[in-house]
Amino acid sequence: MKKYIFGQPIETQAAVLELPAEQNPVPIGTIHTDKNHWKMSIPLNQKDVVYGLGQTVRGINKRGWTYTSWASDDPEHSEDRHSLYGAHNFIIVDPVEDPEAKPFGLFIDNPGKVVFDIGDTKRNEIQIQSAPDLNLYLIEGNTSYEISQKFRKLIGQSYIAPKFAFGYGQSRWGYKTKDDFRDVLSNLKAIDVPVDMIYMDIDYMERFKDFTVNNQEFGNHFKEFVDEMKKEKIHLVPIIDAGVKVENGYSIYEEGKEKNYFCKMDDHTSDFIGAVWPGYSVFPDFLNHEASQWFGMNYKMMTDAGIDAFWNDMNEPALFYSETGMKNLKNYLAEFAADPELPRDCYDTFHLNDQVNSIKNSMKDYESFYHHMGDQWVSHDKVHNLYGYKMTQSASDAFKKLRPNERTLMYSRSSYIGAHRYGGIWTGDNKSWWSHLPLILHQLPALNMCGFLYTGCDLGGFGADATRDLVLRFMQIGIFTPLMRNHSALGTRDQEPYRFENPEDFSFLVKTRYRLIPYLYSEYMKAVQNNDLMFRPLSFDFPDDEIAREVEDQLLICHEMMIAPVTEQNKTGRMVYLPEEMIQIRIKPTCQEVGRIILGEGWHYIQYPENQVIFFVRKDKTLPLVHIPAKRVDEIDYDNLEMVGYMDSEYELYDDDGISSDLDHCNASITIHKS
Ligand code: MIG
Repeated sequence: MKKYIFGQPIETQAAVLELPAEQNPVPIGTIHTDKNHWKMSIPLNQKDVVYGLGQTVRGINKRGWTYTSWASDDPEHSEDRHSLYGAHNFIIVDPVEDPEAKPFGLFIDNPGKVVFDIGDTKRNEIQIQSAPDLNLYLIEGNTSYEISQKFRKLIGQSYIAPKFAFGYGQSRWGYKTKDDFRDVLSNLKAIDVPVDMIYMDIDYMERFKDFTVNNQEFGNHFKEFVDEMKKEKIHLVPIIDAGVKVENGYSIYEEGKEKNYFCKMDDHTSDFIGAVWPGYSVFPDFLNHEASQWFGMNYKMMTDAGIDAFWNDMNEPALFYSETGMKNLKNYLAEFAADPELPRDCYDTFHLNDQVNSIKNSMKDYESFYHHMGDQWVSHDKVHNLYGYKMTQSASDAFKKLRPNERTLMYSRSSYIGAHRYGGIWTGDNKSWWSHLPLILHQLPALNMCGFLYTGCDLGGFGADATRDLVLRFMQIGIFTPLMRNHSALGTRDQEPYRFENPEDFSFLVKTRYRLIPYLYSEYMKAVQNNDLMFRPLSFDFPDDEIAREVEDQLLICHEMMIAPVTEQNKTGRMVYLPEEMIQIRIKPTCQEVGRIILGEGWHYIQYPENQVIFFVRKDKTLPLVHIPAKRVDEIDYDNLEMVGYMDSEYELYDDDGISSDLDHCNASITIHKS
């Protein structure tokens, strides 16, 4: 691994290994820098494959599009987008055509905007652009897989979630009252769906104020409700937003204001004010160490009530508009209204539209406020991509003090490489669209390459109306992702498992997940400790197989499994490519016996109904399934494991207490299971 330093980079703490600065030029491309720019171009051959970039749109092979690292709250994850919530500036270039050439990885460590044109403008060229101050890491190795593992070593060990976080989570934006949450639980119970977590979206708060609870519902007896749920072995997972409501008398606001812990305007004195859910809000300066430590300690109000799980939202940070932006818009509208001639033509109305829409997440606003880092004031746009990362770290640092002995579930919407050490991420506001099934398959390996192991998407899709078949197909993928949560937006069609006909199919899928948890948890913990990927493209393990190289709708999971989900409506099966002989495992709701068939290398048509689970066990491998599914993670029966896969094979099952933060004292064990 080599490190090259350009200009005076801002310290992001993305990498954890100290490397000496290389003096020789970067061998794999040409670099041009001037006062304001840094540009690198890298030649490609026609068939070379480019992996990486974490959370983005489009395929596993990133070629043919331009991706912009700029953390964005954009709920339209359509293929024309350039940015999503995270900024994950790592790519792997695999020169598959040239037997002499070796793959390499590149990490562009700059927290501002970075553009990756991956053979878009010119098919056979990568063009990367950034501000001129950055650390560049070059990772060499023999295979893409090896490079991904070396990179993971560079960026440090991934966050470890508690085991209960591998259970099923039920969420929906709109649950508000105690009875709403109770109903979720009793409805799930009624149709026999196991569940470990119920989510509290913004409506649990008092007028969307962080670290408050809705007075009318929870008043000062929130803990009693948390306890009531605990008796049912349910973890409540409240959301925490980045913005803090401007309100006199609100202690978080007052204290932060007094101590200058919020981001400032260019006078470095007045607070930057932007509107989000609570209305006008200020933004904790997570890049200021003291402010970050302070904000984190406010989780105490929640952990004191017994909360052990959180999700952090709106931390790109999302801005509906700023005080200044709204003032300018109002002036514009007043002028528009005052001119009786307007609109003269369509362009005037389009312009009007643009003016109104452009107040959201506006670059002008991001350029207008400042962070106090050390003794320097840095304008936000230069460090934009760190905000979500540093919010996650703020929480994680606090949990080490507030809950030192136990792991806390924490995941964030926005992230940068480095954040993977402090929490997981979910993939934000996807939609109830069929095209978002392949999307998550594409994102999972790329996220793993960047260290994000505890991750998953909103099952059933967040925005838009879901249909029963779509939710089932989402769940058939979600039963394999560490984060398995059904979540949806306010105003969309209800999509909890009990909203649909034949809910037993949902129950079956979630139960199958609970049968897989010992295996998934074991593999997750191994992946954390070995800097390994849980989800890989087929090409990582079969680099010389030209067909495998192009398969993007199947994934290898850990070292034993391959999945090939159905991702299209009205399909009852699909073609599946096997790069080697495997055993097809088919689990049906009506039949306790697991179906096993050996399939040879090559293409196969596989029937895959909505209410079954199919996966493939790799040659000479075997893996454990729990015999009878539990209703909660801590009730899983580890004494009755059934091995599925090849005869005379062994599996090393890692297990521990699932909760201790200190891995040396968590009753870790490895047991060998033979089939
Ligand atoms: O502007 O809290 O991605 O999961 O339900 C929307 C409400 C704010 C966005 C999150 C979504 C959450 C929603 N939030």
